[in-house]
Amino acid sequence: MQLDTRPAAAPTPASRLPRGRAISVAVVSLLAALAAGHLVAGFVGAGASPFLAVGNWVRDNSPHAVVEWAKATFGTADKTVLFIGVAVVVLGVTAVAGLLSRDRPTPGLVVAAVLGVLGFLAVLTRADLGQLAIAAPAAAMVAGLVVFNWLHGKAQPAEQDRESRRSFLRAGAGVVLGAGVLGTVGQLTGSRVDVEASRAAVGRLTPASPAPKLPPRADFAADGTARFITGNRDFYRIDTALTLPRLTARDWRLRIHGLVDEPVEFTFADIRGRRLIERPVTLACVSNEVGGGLISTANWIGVPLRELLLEAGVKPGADQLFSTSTDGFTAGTPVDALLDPDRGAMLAIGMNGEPLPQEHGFPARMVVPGLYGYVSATKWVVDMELTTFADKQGYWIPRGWSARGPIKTQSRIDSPRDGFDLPRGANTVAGVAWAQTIGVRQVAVRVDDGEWHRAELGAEVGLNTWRMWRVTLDLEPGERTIQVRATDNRGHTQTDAEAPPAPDGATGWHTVRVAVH
Ligand SMILES: Nc1nc2c(c(=O)[nH]1)N[C@H]1C(S)=C(S)[C@@H](COP(=O)(O)O)O[C@H]1N2
Ligand SMILES: [Mo]
Repeated sequence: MQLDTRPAAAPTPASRLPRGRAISVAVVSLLAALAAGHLVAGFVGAGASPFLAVGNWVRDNSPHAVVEWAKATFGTADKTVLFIGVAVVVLGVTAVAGLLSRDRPTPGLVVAAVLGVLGFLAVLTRADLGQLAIAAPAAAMVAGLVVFNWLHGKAQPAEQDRESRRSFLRAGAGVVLGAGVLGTVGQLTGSRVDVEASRAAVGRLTPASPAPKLPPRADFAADGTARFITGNRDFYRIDTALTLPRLTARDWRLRIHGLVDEPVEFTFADIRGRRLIERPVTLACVSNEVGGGLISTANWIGVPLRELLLEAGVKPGADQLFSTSTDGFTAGTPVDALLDPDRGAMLAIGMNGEPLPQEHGFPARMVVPGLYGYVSATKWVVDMELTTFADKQGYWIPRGWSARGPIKTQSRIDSPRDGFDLPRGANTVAGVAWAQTIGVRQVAVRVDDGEWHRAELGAEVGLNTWRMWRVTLDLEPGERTIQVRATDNRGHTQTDAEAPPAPDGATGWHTVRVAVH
């Protein structure tokens, strides 16, 4: 028997979409879908915007190795790279969907539906979005399917090809324009929460108990060290936020609950109305490499967290304070550290005299001396649950970082920089050392494995801040290696064993190589 291998209704070549047109149909439909989703997200929560939601999902669910590789390779530009990566993949899938749909729209509709479902999942799996939020991916999916189907019809090459071409171009341009308008409206609606106006309304914060005045010689900036107090603009920034959370002081609430006698809730006015203290604290990121810049110092203004916790009444057995940011980031902090009156853990609302900048957690964040930020420094904090380490894990713990994160005693050479040329003879080497809550006792510097020279220490401002140091060394011509190590007040000297940041902070001696002429 002869089989007729031709498809029953073989499309005539004339009804087949040219490649470029097929891809345009798909890409324009994608734009329409994203814009519709963005518009609705403007009303139901900015994080529900499909592209952002998918970006967030990729960030939270990427394998540990990929996340660490991205951080190491792109540093704080990792978010931009993530966005570009997601965009390239989505565009690629869309183009392929277009090419598969040259004969009929069905394959493209299937791909659009699958992308839509991904949008749903990305939104549904976010703890920080309400149920209404699924309206955003729903709108995106409907817009994508409808526009694709419609444009696909318009794209059919008819007898009068010029006519059809013009009508298709008009339709496509109309959709692109409409998408632009919808997207812009969504953007404006989503950003109607005016954070800067709220910060301005809060105004200057004047603590009842101000920070100590900086003593002379707190830093050796003239010798090249960092300034003792880091300006708000220069303060290092680390967080998972792809877009900054927008909270106003008026809308903000902090709930403390879980293993407590009585759950409590605070407004910004409640916190501001309490006796405010101001304390210098050096924050450090666990991801900081030896010699790195992810460490800064500010005068933080706020209230002791201990007071708030005592008001709620911490039940015995609660060993972890599980804090949650408005964007879903979480951190687990040992309750001991927070209840210790000497530690000075704060709920901070101010930074160097101003309300917290938006990127540093406005309206309120945690600051806990002596613990790396990932286990203690929750920005945009809205919820604190008293629980146990056995019961819950903060954001970074299942991603390969240690549940406990005490800051390791460390030191850094700020001047000279690696690779510098220096004149022979006397040269001042200067930098910082830190051992938060313990204090720095001694810093020593050596050249080429020679003897250790004790450095002059800057004035001690407090145990919770870094301490500057400097030493003048006689350098002989040639390639020289300069190393530093600190000893803290417990007598612990930094180990020279090099360890990477994961899982609980880098170790090793900061080393710079210079050429002496
Ligand atoms: N909401 C939120 N808070 C967060 C983070 C985050 O990703 N989201 N990152 C933490 C980490 S890892 C660090 S090191 C500090 C950094 O605080 P900074 O950006 O103000 O310097 O914030 C902590 N608080
Ligand atoms: Mo961090």
